[in-house]
Formats: sequence, structure tokens, C-alpha cells
Amino acid sequence: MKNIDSFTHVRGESLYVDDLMLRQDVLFGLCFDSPKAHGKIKSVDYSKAEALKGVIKIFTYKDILGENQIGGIIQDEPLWAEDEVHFWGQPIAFIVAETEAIAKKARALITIDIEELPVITTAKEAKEKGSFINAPRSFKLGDSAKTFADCEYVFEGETFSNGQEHLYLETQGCYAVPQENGSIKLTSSTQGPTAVQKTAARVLGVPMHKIEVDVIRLGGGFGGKEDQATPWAVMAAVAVQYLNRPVKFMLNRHDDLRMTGKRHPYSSFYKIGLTKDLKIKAFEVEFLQNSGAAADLSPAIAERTLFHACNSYFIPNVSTTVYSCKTNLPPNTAFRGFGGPQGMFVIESAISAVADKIGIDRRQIQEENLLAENDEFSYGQIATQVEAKNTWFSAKEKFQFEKLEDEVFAFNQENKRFTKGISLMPITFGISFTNTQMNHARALIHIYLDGSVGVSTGAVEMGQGVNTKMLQVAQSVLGVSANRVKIETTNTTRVANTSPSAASSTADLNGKAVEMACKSLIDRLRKVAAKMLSSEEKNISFQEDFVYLDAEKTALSWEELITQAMAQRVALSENAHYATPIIHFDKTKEKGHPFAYHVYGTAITTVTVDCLRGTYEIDAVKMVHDFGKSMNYAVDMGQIEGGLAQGIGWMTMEEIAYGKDGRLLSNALSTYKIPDIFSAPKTVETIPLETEGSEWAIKKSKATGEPPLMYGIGTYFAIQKAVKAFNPNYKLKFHAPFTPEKVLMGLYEK
Ligand code: LUZ
Ligand code: MOS
Repeated sequence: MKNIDSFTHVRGESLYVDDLMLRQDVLFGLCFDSPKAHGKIKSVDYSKAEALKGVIKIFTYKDILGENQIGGIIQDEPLWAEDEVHFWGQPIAFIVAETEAIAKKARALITIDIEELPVITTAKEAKEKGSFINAPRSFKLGDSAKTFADCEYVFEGETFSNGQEHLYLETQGCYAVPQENGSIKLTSSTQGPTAVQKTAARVLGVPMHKIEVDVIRLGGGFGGKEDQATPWAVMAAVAVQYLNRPVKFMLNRHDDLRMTGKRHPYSSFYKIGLTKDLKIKAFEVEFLQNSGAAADLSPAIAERTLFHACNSYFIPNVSTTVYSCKTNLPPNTAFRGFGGPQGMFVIESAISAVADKIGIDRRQIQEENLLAENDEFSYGQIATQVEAKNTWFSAKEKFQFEKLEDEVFAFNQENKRFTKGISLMPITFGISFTNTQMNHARALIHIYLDGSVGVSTGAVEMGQGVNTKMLQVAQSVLGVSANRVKIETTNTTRVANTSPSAASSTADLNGKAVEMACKSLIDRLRKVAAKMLSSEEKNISFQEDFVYLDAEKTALSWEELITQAMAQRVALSENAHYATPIIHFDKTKEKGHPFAYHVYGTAITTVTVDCLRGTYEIDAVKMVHDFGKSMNYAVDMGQIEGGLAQGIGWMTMEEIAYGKDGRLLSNALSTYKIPDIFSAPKTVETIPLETEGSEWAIKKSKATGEPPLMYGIGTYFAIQKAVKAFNPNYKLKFHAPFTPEKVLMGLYEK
């Protein structure tokens, strides 16, 4: 089935926050934010701005009736700064005016006096100064310290991976409308409707039932709207509470870039030990996560870094520690992979460093250490239904890896102006929110009198195609055609207390709830049909809008059945709750079974470096990916290709830059480059590894949201090989992104 949104997308009819019909008395909001990264607010002068015609009111923390607190995991973030600012771009006030243009003019009239305090922008500095968000976390398996003594090769090194801007096409925003009796409806571009509702209620000092959050779809989220869609919606809500008029607040691109957090940069230090036959016996890492000025989701992201620190390899002795370092940057946040990619980059770097030192290809080490059935992850989960070797060897065989490698070698023998590099990148990604209690979802299904069906879930459509999958589940369980099923907006009054759409788990969790609710309805309807047909329930089945008797004769139409069911006063609505079984995790021991299952895959990447310019092209990325039993290849391949492109961007060209003063320098699309069609691989091929899937995946169709991003990591190492092929003196560096500037310096390094 095609993505059900593709038609309205192409016709330009899909609705986003910016497309909503506005009420006549609508006002517009704009945020006034800190022009310094750290300091004490001595005074702010709003008088000129307030005097501007068309300015209705400027809101500050003093106008908050509830709590000035938006922190989730840790309560450390005010909605609006009070006497101190901790990052450049931190919200201080909210201007509400008759038009956006007036609000903008007013913002320029505000003056602020800040007594500056020292600014920390890097995780290393923060660690030196003891500036942390919370206590460090450590995972341990075996005894790494002791094992190094028995290793033939022991190496230590340092790596860095930079942040990444989400660059969702639709910026953050919300339209807030007053309802009766102090209720407010928020149409928000959020991955987490319940987070918006809960935080709005808290800041406004009202019960949650006064706040209704509705989400139609997002123009991209990528994690950037898991936690950080909330403040903007809450600001609009505070204004509505006071003014009793609708308020629209969409961030423009520059404000969004400056004020929101990004993927966490990581500085990491590793030590790796291998035996003579290349078995990795011991691995230690200290991860320094640059968390920014407040916790946001950093502790959870740090945890996922530990979960993925060994990527697809079995290492019997592991000791990993992560520090969430508090700096004066906007709080960094969820971004596709959620700390996992940062962890994987370190082990892949360590493998490259060792291979280079002992003069072999990195793939030899990779191949020797791939995860196998019943291996233990450092967090205690036993690996089952493992496809690491399967995807690795399938990729090598199906894409004729040896031939590809020979071609690269031959090319490099003959060419100097251009060199090529090739890499293999296996991935293993755990599916479930690492916080066990978040793994639940609900669905509410209505069958209407005419047999048409409305499906509500907690799933947020953000371009990933989850609505298409929900529709497929409902349709297949009910046995009705696709055009009978409508997926409703995600709304907190229909489906409450939801986890955000995140962790690649949205289709699994919400899909299972849809499946359960539809099964209950069908069980009920089967009784009605059996009675109508004077048959037994077990002989009744449903398919293509018909009720079948003994699986062959069409006995009744779906409409006839629904009419009868209604006449017999049978309930045609159903609500179901799903919570993933089998998962658990004990944080006191840092052991458990946190993931319902893992997704596996292997990518082969070939690149060509222009040795005069330092630029490069990605010739091909060829992947064997474990979809389980994909329920929709169109949607899933879209996730693979999009994830890959985003991973390549992170590893190659997307370069976030902050000044020493904490100001974002890469603050526009002229200074922050994301992959375009020219930087996309010339060839992208994906071969599905047909496996049994997992019973915890919806219809055994494994999650595809985040895992493919990590295929992009292979690009870094392919480029590295091409640089080395040109310049044997190049000393490997592990400092992502591998921009053309860095390539050029590497090519001519003495
Ligand atoms: N969000 C979250 C996530 O809250 N917990 C997770 O484990 C997670 N994993 C990936 C992406 N978002
Ligand atoms: Mo996410 S990084 O919001 O799954």
C-alpha cells in the first residue's frame, strides 16, 4: 500500500499547523531570548516594546499561574528565565501582538542588561570543571581491566562526533485556542501530545483535562519534537489563559535553529584489547556527552549510548561510563538513534585505529567479532534471533564484496587524482523505550453505522508512514477494504496518557493496540454473524468487506452485518491497551532485558575522493537489512533511504558550530549544509533479509525508524580509507563530520 498521505502531500492539501484556519480574533506570538550564553539578568526594559501599537502583552515568568518548570526527567528548566540565563537563545519573554511583524518589531525594542558569567561550550571543559547534569552511569560485563594484560594488542584513543540539527521542514509551532470554562485546545507540531498537555497544565496551574492537544501530522520530527515541541505550545497556552483569545506561534527558521537543542556532540576516550587472532576481549569507554544547559532527555540518551557501545560485536569484558556534561548550549535532545549512533561511532573508530596500527583491514576485525546467538550484551540481555552474521555475510555475497574491493584496489593502483575507499558497517539496534514504563499504547476504534471505521491511537504521523501502517493493521484484522478506514488525528481526549512517538516503537506499540481492539470487535461481530447465518462462530471469517462462511462462501456483506449488530445493540466501539511484555531493566544493577528485540543490518559503502579538491562523492551504499516480515516495503524503504541520508549528513557535512561565547554560528542554511541530491549516494540498494521477524513487532514487521541512520557511519570509514590510499602518511583521525576541509588536510598531511 502506498503511503496514504502521498496524495494530499503531492496536491499540497496535507494540513500542518500553519495551514489551520485561524479564528478572527487570533493573535501572534514571538519569543524574546537571551543574547548571551551565561549570566545574571540585571534588568530588562520592555517599555518601548510594550508601547508599540499592536503589541497586546509581553509575558514573563511573573505571569505564570502554575509552575515555571518544564523539566521532564530532571526539574531543571524554566519556561522563561528568571534571574539567570544559561544558554544563548534561552526564552526570557513572550511577545503577543496583532501581527507577527509587529511582534518582531517589538522584540527589537527590548533591551537587556546581563552580567556575564563564564561560558562552557564543550563537554571536556565541563568535565574538568565538574559541571554535570546528574551522576554518571556505567555498564560492566566481565573484567576489562584484568583482561587487557592478556591481550596481544591494546590501544587507546579519542573520538569526537558533532551534533546535528534536526531541520524538520516544518519548524516548531502551535495554535492555541480558548474553549469554554478555561479549557484550551492546542494544535501542536509535537511527537509527544501528552508531554505538551502535562506541561501546559503544570505551568498554567490547571488540571490536565482543561488542556486538549491535537496533532494532525508533523512536517518531520526526527526526535526534535519529542521533548522540545513543548515550550512553544505552553507559551501560547499561557497567553491564551490570560487573554482568552487564540494565539498562533510558529518559530521562524532562524529562531528555531538558535533556540532549540540538537543531537548531542560526544567526546569519547576508549581502550580496546584484542588477542592475536583478532578477538576483541576487552573494551572500555568514557563518553562525555555535551548535554547543554538543562537535562531535557540527556540522561535517557546517555543510557542508550551505553546500550549500543558495542554495536554488533560480542565483547566479553566491557566497562563503559557516560557523563552528561552540563554546558552553556541549548539543551541537546533526542535525535534519531538517541545516543546510539554516538556510541557506535566510538567502537567503529576503535576498530579502525587498531586495524591501521596492525596493518590489516578493519573488516577483518569486524568479521571476527560479530554477535552470535546467545551472546550476552553488556547490559545482561541475551541475544536471540541474531542476524548480525547473517546480514554481514549476505551483504558480502549478494553484493559481491570481494569484487567491489578488488575494483577499489585496482582503481587506486591506477589513479592519483581520485582515490576510492570501501567500508562495511554492521548495525544492531535495540527496539523499545529504554525506560520500560514508557512501552505502552492505546487505540480507540469506532465502527460507524454505515460500516466505515475511525481509528484513533497515540501514534503521531511525522512523515514516517505510521498512519499507513495503522490503517493496514485495522483493515487486515477487520477484513475491510482500505477506503473504509480513516486514521484520525492524534488527540489527547480520545487517546490519553501516551508515550511520545519515538524510539522506533510507534508502529509496534500503537499497532498492537489497534490489533487488540479490532480483534475484540471482530470477536463480537463473529457472534452476530454466526447467529444470522445459523452457524458456529469458528466457521465465520472476514475479508474484503464480506463475511465468509467456511472460508469460501460470501454470506453477508460487511454493511449488512453492521446494521444487524446495531439493531441488536452490540457495541461497535472498542478501546485497547497494549504494554510490551518480557521487558525489564534494573537500574541499580544496570542489567536486564530492556529491548523487545533488535534490528540488524550491514551496509557496504564505496566513495571516491577528489584528491585535488578534498571533495568526495558517495558511489554506492548497498545494504542487507533485517525487516523481519515487512508489512509495507514502500514505507520501510523510505525509512532506510531517509535514515541513511541523514546518517551520511551527520558523518560528512553537517557541521554545527558554536562560538566560544556560546553563540550558534551555523545559524542559517548558508552555513549549515545538509545532504542534497548531489551528495546522496549515486546508487542505493537495499536487499531485505527475510527472517521470521519478532512476535513483539507489529505483524512481525520490525521497526525501521532509527536503525538505518547508522548505516551512514560507514561513509566516514570509507572516506578515511580513500584518504589513506592517497596519503600513506595520513594519521587516522576520528573527528566527525569528515568535511571536505578535513579530507583535504588529511590528503596532504606530512
Ligand atoms: N526516546 C525515549 C527515545 O524517551 N526513550 C528511548 O529509549 C528512545 N530511544 C530512541 C529514540 N527516542
Ligand atoms: Mo526519537 S530520537 O524522538 O525516536
